[in-house]
Amino acid sequence: MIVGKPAVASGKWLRPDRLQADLVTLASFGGLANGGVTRPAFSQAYREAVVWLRTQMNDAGLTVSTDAVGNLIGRLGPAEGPAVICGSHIDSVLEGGRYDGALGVLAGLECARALTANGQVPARALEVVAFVDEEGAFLSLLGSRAMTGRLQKSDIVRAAASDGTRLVDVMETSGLDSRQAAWARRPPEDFNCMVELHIEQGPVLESALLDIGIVTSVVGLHLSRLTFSGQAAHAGTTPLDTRRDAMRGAAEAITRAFEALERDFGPDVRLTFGALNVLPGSSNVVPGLVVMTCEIRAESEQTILELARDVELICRDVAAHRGLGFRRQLLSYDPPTAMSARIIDVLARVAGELSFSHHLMPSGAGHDAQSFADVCPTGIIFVPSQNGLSHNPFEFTAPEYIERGLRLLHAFLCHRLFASA
Ligand code: HGY
Ligand code: MN
Ligand code: MN
Repeated sequence: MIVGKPAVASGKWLRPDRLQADLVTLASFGGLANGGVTRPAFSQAYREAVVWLRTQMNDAGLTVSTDAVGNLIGRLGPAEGPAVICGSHIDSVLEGGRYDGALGVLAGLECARALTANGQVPARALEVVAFVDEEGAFLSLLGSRAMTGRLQKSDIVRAAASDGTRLVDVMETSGLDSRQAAWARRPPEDFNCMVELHIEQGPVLESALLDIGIVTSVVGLHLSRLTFSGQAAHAGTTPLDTRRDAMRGAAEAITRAFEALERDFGPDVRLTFGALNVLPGSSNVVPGLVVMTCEIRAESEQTILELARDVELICRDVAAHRGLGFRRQLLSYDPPTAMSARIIDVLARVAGELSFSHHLMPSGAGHDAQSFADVCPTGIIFVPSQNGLSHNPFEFTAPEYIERGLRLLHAFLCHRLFASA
């Protein structure tokens, strides 16, 4: 094995066609008839995808391991010492797309294949990582939070899916002991830097006709569960003025929350009531209980906390005049996270050297990279999303853009793996 300066920085050993083939194969796990995927963390489809990916990593000559929380790690190069972490996630949202997360993991794998194609072993280790449950079927950014020590034992014990399935139980089904999850934490000196290639999931790059986005910061994300409790009653015999209708309260609160958003906050602030359960859920019963998620995202922490407060005040006012109970539970809060200026500079320089059009931009989506930002230099590379669509089966990024993202990732990795940086 030859160790030292790369003969591969040119990327001539990269095979974008092999990456495309991998994306197609991975999309078959939890694949939908319309080309999308449903592959939540710890599901059967997810577990099958992990088995397949483990084999691909092995075949690529990586040393493969699974950590205490279920992250799949493929390491190339020295067994000891800080590693360049290159990863993302292969879990998906329900009825999601085939590129979200998958691109970052499979592009990292393809870079590893290219690096070893002619016997080059980097002076510094590379780790290709598929972080578990980035999408938060149980706990958002579970795997990357665990690896960087941003997870409490109580978070894992408390975590559950929207149908009530507990994280500790599905971890056990996957052969993981949730009581050991804290062992997934690694010290900052394990990491030289972290880089994630990801689809933009928005319209900015496509509308600006740009090849690459280099992320400056990831928006903050405040996620809470809001519960309105009233009284289930007969839909036919119960007069409107005697009802304690939890659904009517939730509907009024949602409407007023969006009115406040549009009146008092800027166009870049996001408010989403994405999941809503109406109980008991029969057409002839006045809803006695509504449980819904409330997600707020913005670039400024103050904005997030102000909107969260305003939404809570609206809910409490609605509950008071409709005779309902109201409860808000904070599920998670990730502050706005800046990416490393040094990594941004290198990515911009290398993108320029490759003649890829690019610009610096914030990320409206959360990513595993944000878990690393305060433990090592961290960066995110975006490639365009067609029609800005994501978290949708028709998510698509054209092969030429995927190839440019792959080549930029590879050139950046060569810079870090063989240089003294
Ligand atoms: O929701 C997000 O921003 C990410 O896709 N998990
Ligand atoms: Mn996603
Ligand atoms: Mn993602």
